[in-house]
Amino acid sequence: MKFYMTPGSCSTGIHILLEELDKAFEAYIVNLPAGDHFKPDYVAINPKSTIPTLVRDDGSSLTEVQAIAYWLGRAHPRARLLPEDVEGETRVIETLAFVVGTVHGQGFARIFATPTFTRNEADHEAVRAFGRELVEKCFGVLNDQLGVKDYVAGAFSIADPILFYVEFWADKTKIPLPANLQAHYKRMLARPAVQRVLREEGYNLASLGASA
Ligand SMILES: N[C@@H](CCC(=O)N[C@@H](CS)C(=O)NCC(=O)O)C(=O)O
Repeated sequence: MKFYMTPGSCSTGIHILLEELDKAFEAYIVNLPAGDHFKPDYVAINPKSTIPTLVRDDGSSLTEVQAIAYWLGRAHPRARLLPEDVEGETRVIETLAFVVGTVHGQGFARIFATPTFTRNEADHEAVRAFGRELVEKCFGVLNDQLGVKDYVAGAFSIADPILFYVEFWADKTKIPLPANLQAHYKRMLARPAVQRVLREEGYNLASLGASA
C-alpha cells in the first residue's frame, strides 16, 4: 500500500494504525505548505487535495480519515482493531465522527487554518479563540465518554490513534487535556508503534507529554 501523509497532521492517526497493523506500506510525504496536494500527480490519486490518502494493493485510493480507519479495521480482522458487537462498533464510529468532524474540522481547523473561516484579518484572533473554546468543550465530552477505561472501546481500537492525534495537537498548542484524556494520551505515547511513528515524523519523544 502507498500512504500519503504530512508529519504532525491528522494523517498521524492513520500512520499509527498502519504501524500497529505491522503491514508493509510505503510512506510518501505531501508537503502542504509547498502546495504538493494541488499538483497533478497528487490530484490524480485524490481529487479532494486532502491528506491522508491510502492507495491500496488493488490500486484504488481511499480518502477521509474515518473511512481509512474503518477499512483498516474491517480488512484486517485478526488485528482486532474493531469491536465485534454492533454497539461497540457504533460507538467507535461515533468517536471517529466527533473527533474528525468537530474537534478537528470545527475546532483545531479554526486555530491552524484561520483564514479559511474568515477573509477579514481583524477577526482572526476571535476565530482562533472560538476554535480553542470549542476544542476544550469537546474534550470535556470525550473525557466523560472515556471515563476510566484504558481505551475508547475498552480494548485498543481504531478510535484510539484518531483520538490521539487531537490530544497530540492539544499538547503542541498547550490546550489542557482533562484527566482521563491525559491518561489516554500518556498510554498512547507509551505504545511502541506510536513511538516509532512519532520518531519517523521527526518528533523528539522527550518533549512530548510534558504536561500530561
Ligand atoms: N475530511 C478530511 C479532512 C482531512 C484534512 O483536513 N486534512 C488536512 C490536513 S490535517 C488537509 O488535507 N489540508 C489540506 C489543505 O490545508 O489544503 C479527512 O478526514 O481526511
